[in-house]
Amino acid sequence: MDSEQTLIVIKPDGFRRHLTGRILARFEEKGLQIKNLTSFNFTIEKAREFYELHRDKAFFNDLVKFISAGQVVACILEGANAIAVVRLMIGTTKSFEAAPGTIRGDFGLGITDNIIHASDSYESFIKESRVIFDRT
Ligand code: 3AN
Repeated sequence: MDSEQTLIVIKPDGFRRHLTGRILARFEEKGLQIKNLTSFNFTIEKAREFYELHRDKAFFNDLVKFISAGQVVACILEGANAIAVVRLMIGTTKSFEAAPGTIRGDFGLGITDNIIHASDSYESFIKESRVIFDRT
């Protein structure tokens, strides 16, 4: 499998709890390369764009409010099968159900506040990277 890229965002809860270093270390230890590391605050507008796929969901407004309520850290991770590998490493959406050994499984209990986002497909990676890095 050729090298692939994916995007992660450490959400405001992960950032506020000083988990950034530990989370990034896991990806480095796994053999993934960190690229385009950045830290910023989502505007409401950017957050709506980022989560556009969920705009019809009942939790959309809460999600937008949550992700834009504080500083985040985002980066691209590169390596073999990066998209699937990183999804495995973050664990399932509901942190209280996420397996021990995963980031959500080890560090939290929340659903909206589930510490980290990772692209779930190549298409999502392209779209989300455009929003975050203002790529056109
Ligand atoms: P994941 O982040 O595991 O890919 P998605 O893409 O289904 O999950 O959902 C995007 C984000 O929306 C999640 N990270 C979580 O913060 C939030 N979310 C998903 N499902 C719910 C829900 N039932 N209630 C509240 N927030 C949710």
